[in-house]
Amino acid sequence: MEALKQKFADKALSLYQELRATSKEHGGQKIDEVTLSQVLGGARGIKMMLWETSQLDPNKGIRFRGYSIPEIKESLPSGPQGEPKPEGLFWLMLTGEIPTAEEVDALTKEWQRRAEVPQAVFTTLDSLPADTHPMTQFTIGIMAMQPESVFSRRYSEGLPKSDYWDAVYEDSMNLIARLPRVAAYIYRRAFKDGQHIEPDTSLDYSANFAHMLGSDDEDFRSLMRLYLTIHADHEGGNASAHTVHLVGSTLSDPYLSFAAGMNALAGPLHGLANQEVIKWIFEMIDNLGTKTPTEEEIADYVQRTLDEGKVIPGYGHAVLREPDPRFTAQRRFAEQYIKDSDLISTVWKIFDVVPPILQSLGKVKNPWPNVDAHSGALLVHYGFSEFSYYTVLFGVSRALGVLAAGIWSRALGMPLERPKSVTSEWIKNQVK
Ligand code: HAX
Repeated sequence: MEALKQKFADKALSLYQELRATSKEHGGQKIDEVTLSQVLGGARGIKMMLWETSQLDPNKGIRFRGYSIPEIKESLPSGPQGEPKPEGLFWLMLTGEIPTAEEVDALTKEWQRRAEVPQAVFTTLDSLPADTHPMTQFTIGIMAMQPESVFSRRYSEGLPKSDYWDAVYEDSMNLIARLPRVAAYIYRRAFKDGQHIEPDTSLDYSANFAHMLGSDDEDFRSLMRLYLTIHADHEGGNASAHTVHLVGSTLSDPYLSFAAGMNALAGPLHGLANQEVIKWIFEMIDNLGTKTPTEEEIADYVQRTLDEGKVIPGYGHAVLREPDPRFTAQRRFAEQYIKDSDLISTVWKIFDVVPPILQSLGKVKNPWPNVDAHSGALLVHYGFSEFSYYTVLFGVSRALGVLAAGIWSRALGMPLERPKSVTSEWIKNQVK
């Protein structure tokens, strides 16, 4: 058994037993209360799911197994310029341990070994109109790989419950290994006349993905390492992660559950916001007739957007109450690697202008930027200006977190998820 799988198996079995004992002894203990406004308000804050791989603190941001983003950057094995490799984050999420550089290299090789995409996937993608939204192509590409599902085959052969995690591990590893090829294929067919680039197996996961997209620039490889690391997981309650969790709980295989999650990521209030942000910034630049708008001009445009009844994309969050550390990490990257970009200066000016305006509305709970406020400007800087593709990059990264969490869910024997709904009639009777 490969080292990562063995390490996971050892940890999972003991946690499974520990949690069963905890549930038996303390199962009746109350850990939360639910208010009517939570029921009517998108279930914000209700604690109802086990999610091992990361936890979100409203003020401090995401912690992957207890490590903040700066700590992750410090401790995970990195590429030549010091940006963390997402392979290391996956290892950490699955085992709770920081891997060595050798362990990360072995994982890179393992993913390369599994990376061959069946021809039928490319044939399926080629049958779609090239202008089909890249997120739709991405979901279809994932679904086209589903016939390869190890879990689905072994389940139909009578897989015992104690082995579910093993088959889900196999599917998740194969899926993660193949996603960059599928995603790059979509990019090249949609925007580069179908001139595809073969993988380069001498490269790590991120650099190879960058290569297949069309860039061998060292700085862009570093951006991809950072990007694929910081977008990977944001605890379990966000729409894409929760969807993968919910669908996986029915014992749909990882292809089916991950594709479902990607359909959630494709919404403008969630992952599609990265496309919406850069679109909004370019519309503003066009509208104002300058690439270097002043703070006053930006404030004016923000007000116009709000007056039209629209949200300011890239700002606000359902859980966070401070600037998103994923925004800050991207800002630090830009400060280090990029000199003199009008677009990036504009992103930073927007950061100065938007929060007080949103605060003044008196209803926005978090006026600060989220992860999506910065990512597009970085991508444009390196020549990737096809906005509609951005959410696919997010999706490739998100696979690492939600699939690691899915392996945990099956190893811990998590049951079918089935919360209770109520009718308005029931609510009216309840509050009488
Ligand atoms: N611009 C304008 N109004 C905003 C706003 C923003 N950026 N953020 C919140 N509001 C408004 C809400 O629309 C809501 O108004 P109504 O009561 O009139 O409906 C009010 O403020 C209260 O909302 P909230 O409680 O602060 O925020 P929610 O938890 O309901 O929603 C959202 C969180 C992220 C959906 C929201 O902040 C938003 O729409 N932001 C813009 C879109 C965006 O950037 N999404 C990406 C989020 C991060 C992510 O998932 N990335 O993938």
